[in-house]
Amino acid sequence: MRILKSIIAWRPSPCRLSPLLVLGLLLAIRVNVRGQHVDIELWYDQGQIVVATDTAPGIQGAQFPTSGLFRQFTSNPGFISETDVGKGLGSGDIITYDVTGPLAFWDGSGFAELGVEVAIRIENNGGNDTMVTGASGLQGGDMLLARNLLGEASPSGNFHRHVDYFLEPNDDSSPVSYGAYGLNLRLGTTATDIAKSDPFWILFNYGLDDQAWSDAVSAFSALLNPSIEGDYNSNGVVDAADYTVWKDSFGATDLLAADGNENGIVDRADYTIWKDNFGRSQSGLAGVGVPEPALAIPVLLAYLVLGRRLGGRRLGGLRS
Ligand SMILES: [Ca+2]
Ligand SMILES: [Ca+2]
Repeated sequence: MRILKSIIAWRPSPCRLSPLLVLGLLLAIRVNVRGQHVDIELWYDQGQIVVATDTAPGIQGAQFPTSGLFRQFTSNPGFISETDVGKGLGSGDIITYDVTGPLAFWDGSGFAELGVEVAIRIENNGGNDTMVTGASGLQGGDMLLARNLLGEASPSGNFHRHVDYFLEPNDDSSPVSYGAYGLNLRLGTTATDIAKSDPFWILFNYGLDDQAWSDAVSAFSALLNPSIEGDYNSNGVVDAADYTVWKDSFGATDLLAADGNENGIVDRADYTIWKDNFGRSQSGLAGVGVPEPALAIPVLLAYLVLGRRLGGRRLGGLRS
């Protein structure tokens, strides 16, 4: 009883940290640990999981710090669904994710091959970690195998979970290259009548400046969306900037971004393609919504960029 009274009666002495200072320290630590809190929103719509990403359609930006205590680590983005904003999931539904293909890497100027040791390791909410490398293939989520688990919706259908992402190796003697690292995922649910989401990218910026990051987002967007004839700068719309690309490279046989008819030279025919498609955009095509080709993108990437056979099994996180 005396101890209890002494606890109740305890007051910080002037020489101890003031409550305000303690609060400030706690907030600072929280900000440090969480970084900028980012969530991918998910919900059910017309029999399918839908995800909302805020960097670009189908792309959620994220960041690995390049220095400090949390170098090459982040717990963002998380995943959220809220019934009070008209979304939410089914009561108790369990959400998993599939990694649809290898880790993609943009080195600041183009897609590039990754060293065999480079991986994003995901610490899930249950089960083994998931290892995604430049050579790993499809890794499906599975509630029963506790594989790629995000978590369970509350009885009211609310959902909010984070996993931890690590860019590895984290070792000064073999530093990981700066660039944009892309995880291609789709979400699944135990709700029996709900299909998986379309694939989307979580794109991690590791040390790129704003311009290089913007280029990376454009490049990954182009992977998600079929290219549009005449969109010579690959920004998703056939616009005046494409004319500039065509004009500046007219006659070229090496810079072929504006070679719309793919005959090996930027010529008048490519101008005609630009003119005939002027004003078209990816958003204008988005309603077509064909999931299968989108799913094939990581596979294509593996073949085109990495030039190696899929199905490697150097996967710490894939249990069979
Ligand atoms: Ca364009
Ligand atoms: Ca041409």
